[in-house]
Amino acid sequence: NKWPTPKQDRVQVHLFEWSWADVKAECEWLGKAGYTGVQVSPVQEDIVVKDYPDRATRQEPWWTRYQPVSYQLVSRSGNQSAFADMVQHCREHEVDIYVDVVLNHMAGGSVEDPVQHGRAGTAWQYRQDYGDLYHATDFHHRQGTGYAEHGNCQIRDQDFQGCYDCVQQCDLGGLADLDTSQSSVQAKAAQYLNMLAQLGVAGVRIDAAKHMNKWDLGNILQGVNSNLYVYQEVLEGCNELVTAEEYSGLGQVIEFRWAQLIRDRFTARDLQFLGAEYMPCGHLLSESALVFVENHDRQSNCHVPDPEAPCISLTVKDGDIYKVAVAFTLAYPYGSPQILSSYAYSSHGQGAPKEAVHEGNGRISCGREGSWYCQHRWPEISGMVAWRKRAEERSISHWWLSDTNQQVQFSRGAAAMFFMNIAANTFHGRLSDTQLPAGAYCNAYKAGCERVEILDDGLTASAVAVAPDSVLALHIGLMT
Ligand code: LM2
Repeated sequence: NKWPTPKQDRVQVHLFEWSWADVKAECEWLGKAGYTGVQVSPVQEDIVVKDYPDRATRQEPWWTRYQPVSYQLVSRSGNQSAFADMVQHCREHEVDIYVDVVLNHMAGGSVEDPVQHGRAGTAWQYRQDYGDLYHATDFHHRQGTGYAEHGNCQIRDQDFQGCYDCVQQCDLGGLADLDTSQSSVQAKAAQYLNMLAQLGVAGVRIDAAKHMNKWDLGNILQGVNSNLYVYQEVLEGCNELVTAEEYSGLGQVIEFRWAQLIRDRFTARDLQFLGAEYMPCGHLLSESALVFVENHDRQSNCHVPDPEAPCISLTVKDGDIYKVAVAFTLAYPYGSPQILSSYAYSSHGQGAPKEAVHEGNGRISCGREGSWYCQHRWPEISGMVAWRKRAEERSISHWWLSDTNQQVQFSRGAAAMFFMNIAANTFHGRLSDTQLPAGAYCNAYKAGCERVEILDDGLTASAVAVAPDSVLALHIGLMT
């Protein structure tokens, strides 16, 4: 199999905007906690933005990284040698590095723009020249809305349901759309992927995959001569012409409908219809899906109300219910989960904290005002990563939904049991059918040991108390 599919027990974390040095310092802990991969922000040379509102405390807008100028590895996160060093170090701790690759387009602007310089100093002019990598003929030039300003049509909202080719050949918000049907363009993209693979990168997120024709993308991937794990961003809405399924032959696909289901059920505080089969407008097969509760784009829409892109995910700002939703995603055997580890935004493009504060061991110091959240370190999340590892490939058994629809319990065979309470009151009661071997367990969702005893018949020895928006998660790897 050229495109290996991760096993069910693998969990990756997106260390959004982290520097290579900081990712490197985190890998030993990540490996021990059971994380198997890290997605890093785009690694290639990007645009430089000089004028932005919060220069004193913040870096440039995070989204500069989605505007490639060349495929040199020079970014805010560090240079090529720091990158290679991180990849090697993380591999030693059994943590794979996945790169977010932007192949659909190059840096954006309008036809009047002068020559500018990228982060590594590469001269570029919108749609004309990007160093010696791409030139005018490498881009789409299709008539339509926005042609005069951009030299290409711009994707309009109605195209998603009305014009398949427009979605793939027009520009995504002024970003110069590469004509990936050309074999010379495909070869350059493949060369970039091969260079990453040679540095030890184990997988790639294909940014804006929906906006590249799947046959073109297939040709690019055919040119890759190692086993990269591929997952593609295909943001499928209901009734769209370009579908997530189309891309599943090329690798995994990010399943946005999972995030939508989670948000819908948890904000309604109703745990009926909670499962892959209830996802809106269909769903990918489990082995084809990458699932998340929150991602970097959704975080920005949700933290900062945007009338054009309404919030359709739960986010870290939702507090305890978000933690329960992430825990459930980790407990449920569908797709490959990705955890977002981020910082608070108060405007769409807000950059990462300028100066990361470090602990004595060199790792980022989390949770300070205006700093990194480090969701991946939270006991509610890292404890569930360990839980998922113990559940391995086992399927769900003994699903139980309470009469109020606000508690769900299930097991993954005789290895792991999950119970969540999203009612306004603490749940008190004995749990039956835990399926676990008799013994004393600690709640994997909590730091320290909240002790729960299981009897021979799988019943809890006494009543358990599970607080509102909380979880009781037991597994055979965490017994006292
Ligand atoms: C993605 N997936 O398909 C990324 O997940 C998403 O984060 C990217 O958008 C998008 N595709 C393009 O790669 C972000 C950000 C945009 C930003 C772009 C490019 O959400 O706001 O657009 O990156 O940096 C920015 C400006 C926008 C402007 C555009 C071109 O915000 O107003 O459009 O640059 O100059 C005229």
